[in-house]
Amino acid sequence: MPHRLAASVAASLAAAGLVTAMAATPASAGPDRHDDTTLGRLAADTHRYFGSATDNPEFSDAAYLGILGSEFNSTTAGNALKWYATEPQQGVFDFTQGDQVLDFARRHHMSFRAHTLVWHNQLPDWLNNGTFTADQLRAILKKHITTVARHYKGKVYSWDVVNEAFNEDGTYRDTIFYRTLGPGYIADALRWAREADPHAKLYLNDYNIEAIGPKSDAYYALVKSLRAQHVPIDGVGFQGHLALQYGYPDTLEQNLRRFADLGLDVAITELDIRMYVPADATKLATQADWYARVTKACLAVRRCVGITVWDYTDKYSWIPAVFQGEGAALPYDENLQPKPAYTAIRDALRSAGRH
Ligand code: 9MR
Repeated sequence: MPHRLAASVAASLAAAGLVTAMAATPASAGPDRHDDTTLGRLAADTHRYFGSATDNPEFSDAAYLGILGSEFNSTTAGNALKWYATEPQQGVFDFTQGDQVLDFARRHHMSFRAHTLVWHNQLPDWLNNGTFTADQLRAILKKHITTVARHYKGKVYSWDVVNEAFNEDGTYRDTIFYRTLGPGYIADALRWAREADPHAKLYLNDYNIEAIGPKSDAYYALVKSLRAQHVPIDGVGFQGHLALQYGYPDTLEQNLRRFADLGLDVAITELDIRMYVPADATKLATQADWYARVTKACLAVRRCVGITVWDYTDKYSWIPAVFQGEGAALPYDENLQPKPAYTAIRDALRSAGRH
């Protein structure tokens, strides 16, 4: 990060009385000085990964790909493995987009988090608009999971088997799968995924479960009961779509730890920290502090295997299209320049790697 920017951020931090993580890194001792290390390398020193989601349209951007392939040691396809992409017509499978991302990952020695087999969004029309009996839908689900997970067998680190299964109050989300098959679709999905790819780590994944509360409690109860029934479940993914205006999830570390204590892996799977735009130095400093805190929370929990940002640059963030007036959520800006958040993550990883 340019030192001029670091200095101005530090100055505005001091002015705002917000002397936080940044203060530990005086600009004059900035990490870029003799340093060609990367987030991926630093994370690997702690036996973790630091990853970024990516998406196929971004593959025409060489500068973007250069950073993706060098800075991160894990990736997730943001859309390529969703049902609409992999089975656009019933029984007709298409792995072109997923394979493109996976090939990139393999060429750059990055691990690959596969996302996602069962989700209520981005389903193909034939599935959304069809009318199926429970037996028919169960057969459709089994075929989808089996075919997709088999195609990637042995090549992916993990699968987000079921994504976003719960409402905010901890009740099951009313999806085509829940409505038609009941809550047992989750255990079935996990079993079929294990059969198809015995080595992939199998995850449930959701947003707004970073803090302890009704929704994360629902996951806690579910994974406990799945374990008791010997249903294959290896981890829980905490997406981490945070927003400055909602406050930092203070119980994150404690929450990660309680899941880890059940014998599960945990991961931060889709981290971004949005703000009202335009960004300014104060907001960017707070964002940097939050990125550092999330990183430290993961590092403090042995079973927290890694962190993935939901793409690494504001150039390709999903936020502005969905949350009007919000953005600037990622560690690199729209010009692919590292922001204070980047340095803060690096410092957090580095301080853990030393011990
Ligand atoms: O990043 C994805 C974006 O390109 C899609 O338009 C969007 C559609 O819902 O999905 C985004 O990724 C989502 C992820 O698959 C699940 N968690 C929430 C993510 C942001 O919406």
